[in-house]
Amino acid sequence: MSQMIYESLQQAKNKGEKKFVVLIDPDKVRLDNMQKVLELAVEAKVDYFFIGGSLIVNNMLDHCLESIREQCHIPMILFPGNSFQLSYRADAILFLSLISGRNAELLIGNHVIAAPYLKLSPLEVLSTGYMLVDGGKPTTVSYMSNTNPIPATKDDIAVCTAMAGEMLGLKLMYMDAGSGAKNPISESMIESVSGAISCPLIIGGGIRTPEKALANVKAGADVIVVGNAIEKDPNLVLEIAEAVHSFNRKEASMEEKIKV
Ligand code: 1GP
Repeated sequence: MSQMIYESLQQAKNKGEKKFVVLIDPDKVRLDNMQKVLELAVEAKVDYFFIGGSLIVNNMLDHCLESIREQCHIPMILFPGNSFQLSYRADAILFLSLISGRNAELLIGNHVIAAPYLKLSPLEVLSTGYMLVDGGKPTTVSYMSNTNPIPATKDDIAVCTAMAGEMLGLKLMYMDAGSGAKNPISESMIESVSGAISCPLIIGGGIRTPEKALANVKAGADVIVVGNAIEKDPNLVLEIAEAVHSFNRKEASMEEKIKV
């Protein structure tokens, strides 16, 4: 089974290089908007697409993956809201265990059902500890998963949860305030969690500005995910990608200076 995406994320983390992901919800994206987002994503050198939503009701997943692939080569990673959201057309899948919750089906049950399909599939399977953090309003994920998110100010719970997830062998950690969150995850929580684990840390939920994205990477996020804000204003792809990638240029020039 390929490990390409995981290895590139881990290598980027080791080098202090940050990645930017655009989340596309196949149900919500308008076709004219998607075209624009794809063009801008290529121009902005977006690192990956996450494809998924909490509820997919229109069966647009395959169509969405096909049209992205026709237009660009940015890797497509499934971000499934449930075990029906699977497709061989993607490059990889976040195999999410909802470790902030205590719902056995989402910790291991659905995974047992999906495992034989994934074993036969060409998809790279990225085992991911998924941690919901309270974003200031109820989210579809917390309702559908019947779990409570980690309280926004309880950095210590987030740290212990992420450490446990990593000790259990999960390869990526994804802290999510939920799509359209009122309050994105605090830099203090990102910093605490990032200091406690060595696997790549993905942060998403309610990030709407390049300033916030940059503050998150400075706090220790390795991957920034933005969905909602880009659905509303596709031009943000360029601005947020620039903010995230600008951090990499600064790091590279610092390294050069140290070498000299
Ligand atoms: C949600 O982390 C993602 O699962 C992205 O959130 O849509 O609020 O950017 P937004």
